[in-house]
Amino acid sequence: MRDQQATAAIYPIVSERAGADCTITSIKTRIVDCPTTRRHRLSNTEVNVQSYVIAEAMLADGSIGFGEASTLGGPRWAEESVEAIKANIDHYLAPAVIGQNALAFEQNMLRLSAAANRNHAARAAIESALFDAAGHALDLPATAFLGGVVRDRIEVIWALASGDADQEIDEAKAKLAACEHRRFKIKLGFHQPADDMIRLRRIVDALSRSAECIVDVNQGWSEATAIRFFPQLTEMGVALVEQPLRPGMVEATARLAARFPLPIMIDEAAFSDTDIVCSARAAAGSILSLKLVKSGGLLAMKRAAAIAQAFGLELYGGCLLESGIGTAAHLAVLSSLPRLEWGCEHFGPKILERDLTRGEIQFRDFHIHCPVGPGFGISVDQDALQAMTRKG
Ligand code: MUC
Ligand code: MG
Repeated sequence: MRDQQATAAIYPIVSERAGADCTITSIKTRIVDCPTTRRHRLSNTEVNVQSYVIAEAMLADGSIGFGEASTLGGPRWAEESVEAIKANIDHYLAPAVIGQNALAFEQNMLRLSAAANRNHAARAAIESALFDAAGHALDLPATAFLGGVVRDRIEVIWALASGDADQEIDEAKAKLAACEHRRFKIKLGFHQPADDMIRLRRIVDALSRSAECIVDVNQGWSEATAIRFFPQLTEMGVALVEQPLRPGMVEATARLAARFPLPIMIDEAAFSDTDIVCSARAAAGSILSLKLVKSGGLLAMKRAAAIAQAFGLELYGGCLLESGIGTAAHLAVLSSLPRLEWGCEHFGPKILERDLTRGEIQFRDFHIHCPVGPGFGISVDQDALQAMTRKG
């Protein structure tokens, strides 16, 4: 208890010196439904609208910060739905940190962990809002709380996921011509594997060698199917295959990793630190996709990266089609990682018909450019936020 009292005493001093009272006075939430520019298919779901919970934290000095919990197809990619996220933040998670100092990041996360088990997307949304608000209060970038930046831009992948090869080829060529993307992630698993191979080969041939392609099966294959089709992926020059099997199939995934030269990226199979250790020790993949929805917070995502690297895994900045708000939170962490071998896929702001931020996140020279400024360096488009807030 003495430690906590001592710890708690630090923050008001810091705040006073900075002239900013960082006491958390409120956390408001809203559900937002953002139409996408086209259908986006995965093996287990399909979206034409992206739904988020936007958390807005206010501190005693009036500073405001925003965080985002993203979902994909409701409680389909992960177990949290926006309806559940909003309810759990409003009734359990926000009350656990109201009145605390926003700068006590680790202590606040302990309070959130005590208030609710897992609920990673919800907790990450709250912690993101507190990082953003504290940054505004102290006139610091959120990366200052994460060790500072190592990179100001990250090579960014675009996902081809309409399932229509003609449309996907046109889309990819437009991204290449605009110098926005030259690496593409092709979603597999919603067609029969043999049909997926025909579609993939058309895309790869059309892009010739001007682009690098990876594939994401989203758990859609069995080990036997993977054994049958991995050689074709390799022959087509696919650079990696993401989550080919279901999360529990660690041994089967390890057998594939040992049998084929094609690198396997771990996504849905690794949410917790223990999951990362389990997959890494089984050699069930050599790359980890990092996401706030899996780690449950910005500091937790940095820890996940360190654990993965301790086992020799390479790192990739994954997404859940976040708006600019959630993208900026991810970029704060990704820009601070010592290594990020595979870049990222934070294309979310560009697949929405209307983003929730005012364009500070730039896409050019095949990179996403990290926003600069206090907090996450973005400003929320209040008109867009209001227009797409779910009523009732
Ligand atoms: C996933 O499984 O990677 C990220 C990009 C995309 O198209 O789907 C998401 C989730
Ligand atoms: Mg994935």
